[in-house]
Amino acid sequence: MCGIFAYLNFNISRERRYILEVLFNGLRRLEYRGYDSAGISIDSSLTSSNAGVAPPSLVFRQEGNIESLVKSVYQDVAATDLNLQESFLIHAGIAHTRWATHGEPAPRNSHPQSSDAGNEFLVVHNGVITNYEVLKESLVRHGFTFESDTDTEVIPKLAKFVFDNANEEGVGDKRVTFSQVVLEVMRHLEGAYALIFKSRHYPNELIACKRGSPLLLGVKELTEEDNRASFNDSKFLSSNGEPKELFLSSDPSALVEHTKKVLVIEDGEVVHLKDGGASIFKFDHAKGKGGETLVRPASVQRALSVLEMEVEQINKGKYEHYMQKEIHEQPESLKTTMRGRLIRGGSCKAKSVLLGGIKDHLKTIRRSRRIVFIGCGTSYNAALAARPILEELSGIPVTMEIASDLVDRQGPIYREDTTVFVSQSGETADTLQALEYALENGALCVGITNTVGSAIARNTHCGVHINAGCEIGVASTKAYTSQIVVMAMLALAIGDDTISSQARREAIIDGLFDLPKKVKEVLKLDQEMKDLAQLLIAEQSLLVFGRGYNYATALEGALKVKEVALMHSEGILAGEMKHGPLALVDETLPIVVIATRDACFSKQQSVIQQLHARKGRLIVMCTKGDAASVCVGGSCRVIEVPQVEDCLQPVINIVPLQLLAYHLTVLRGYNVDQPRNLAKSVTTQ
Ligand code: UD2
Ligand code: GLU
Ligand code: MG
Repeated sequence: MCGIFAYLNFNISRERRYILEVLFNGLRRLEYRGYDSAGISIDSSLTSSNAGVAPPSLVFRQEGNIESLVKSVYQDVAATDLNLQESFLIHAGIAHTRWATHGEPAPRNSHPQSSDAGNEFLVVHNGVITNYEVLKESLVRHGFTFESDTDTEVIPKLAKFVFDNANEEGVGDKRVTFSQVVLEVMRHLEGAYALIFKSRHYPNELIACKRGSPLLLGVKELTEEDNRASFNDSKFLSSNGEPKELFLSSDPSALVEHTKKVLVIEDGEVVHLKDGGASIFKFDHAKGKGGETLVRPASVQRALSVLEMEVEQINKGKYEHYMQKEIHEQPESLKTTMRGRLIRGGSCKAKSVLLGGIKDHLKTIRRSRRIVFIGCGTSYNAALAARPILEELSGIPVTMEIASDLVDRQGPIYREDTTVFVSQSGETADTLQALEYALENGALCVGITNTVGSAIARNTHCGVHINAGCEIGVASTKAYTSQIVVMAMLALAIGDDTISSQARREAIIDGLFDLPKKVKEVLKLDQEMKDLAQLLIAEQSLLVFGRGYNYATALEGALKVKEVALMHSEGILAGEMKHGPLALVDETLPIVVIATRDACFSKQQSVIQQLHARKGRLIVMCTKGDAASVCVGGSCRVIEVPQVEDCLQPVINIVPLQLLAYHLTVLRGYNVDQPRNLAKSVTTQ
């Protein structure tokens, strides 16, 4: 997900303009992670403070990129006569760039999210709070009102609730500390998050904590002597009164320009920045449970490490490239895609799927005369992979359209049609144009996209977000598999009223539950695919034959090889082999044949035989244990993959081909994440 950043200057005078610029620059460094809106919070004028109470924090939020936030902040500053020269000896500012998961990109949904009109508690958040609905319900019962559609808003409100309660009860004779409040809030949160809290009640303090999403602390000492001290010295974290600057960031790229001394915050740690020092507490779920009073946390000792790795390297974790990281992330991204959408059923309830975005439109979809899938490139291939199961479970004819071709032909689209627009970014220009055309023709328009608030999400009548997380590599990998899974779920939802296919649907749902585990298993082929790439490194061309559910796999595998490894590659419908492509076969051209177990298996066996008879250089992808029955005379190379429910097999089968394309690219010395001539989201025609 996207970026959070904070800047705290201690015992060093900084003007408001300087503080703003540090925050903006932090956001600019994080912007490449994908954004749709941004926001910051700084302190208002010291002079406006009443005795003993800190002045309210200022919050600026804007939709769009960082520059639109910057512009609007300076406009507001000018309009309110906020003094940019005002100096702060100590000040804590926070900032956020958002990749929306809950609620469209809009100023009210941007972060910081706030506890109340007086901004008593402010929070920036990366990730998703999965239990926000129940938290929201109970906060509403306690009189809180909500302004945003985000999952995040429950966090500052919960902090205020905890704070108010603790003060009413009076925790001993001492005031509750900021870290106590946050530890209590954390106890209620489920999901993944990195958070930074800022509060009027704790001026010039910040709290950072995380579970799942990354977060780092950077420390910059401003005295010579301290800078020479050993980096491992934990005294960097102590409050010694020396001037320093503290930074928090979800990503090291925003820290390196300031300091190389960082602390990688671990899951469950709460970092309290106060008086120029950082105390670290460990969140313990068991503690405080059921108890009335708040836990008094014990601090832990942690030393700083030096940021020596290249920034990009750290973002990619243990991976060399984003494409590689995203391929290996698929067990996780698929889980997120399915989270909350599969219903396990029980003794009297059937297994089913729940797609909140289309449930109110299912009746209309079931009544439509035709379903038309519309997309480009990988998204088109994903729709093609889902087409057979959609036809089977819905009984409605499903046709495929490449977006630009539909527009070129002005092909017939009717009021009785359901058109489904598939796009990772939700901004693909060709697909958008086709959407406009379908809207004009009165069809029901359904979107399948990874990007909340994108043009496709906004302009379709309904749809499903694939929730695969931000994809950075230009070659789509995890979005492809998540798209297939969403469209399989769409087929299940549409077919949900048919008794005769219930057993089939339940088998598919079981298969979906099992899928992340199977993807993990197929990822173990990594080394084998690297070895295969080594063999193919100097080839001119690679053919990929598939049929049935895996015709799409052939197209998508070939597309990956083409777009990143810059090698000619073609996906071919195996049924068409005799009608032309067979002429290409000789002992030099490598050919991948997908022959996993499904209704087309025996046909693929005969394809293999015919290719073998022409001395084709075969690489056969088959179900585990089938090597002997697919590989005639043991003369071909075999890729054995785990078996899943037939209609989900494309999700498994594409993985070795993604790995092959990746390794081929690296071995051939090309740029993996930014292939020649291509852009991540094609927003021009
Ligand atoms: C929504 C929330 C999700 C969670 C869940 C709880 C959002 C974005 N999603 O997920 O975070 O709270 O409810 O039940 O807040 N849509 C389009 N076109 C598209 C894609 C989506 O119109 O291309 C619409 C869709 O019809 C729905 C909304 O956007 O009204 C959200 O879609 P979703 O798939 O995120 O919905 P859901 O229920 O899975
Ligand atoms: N779930 C939060 C939201 O949609 C945070 C998203 C992010 O990580 O940027 O507002
Ligand atoms: Mg919409």
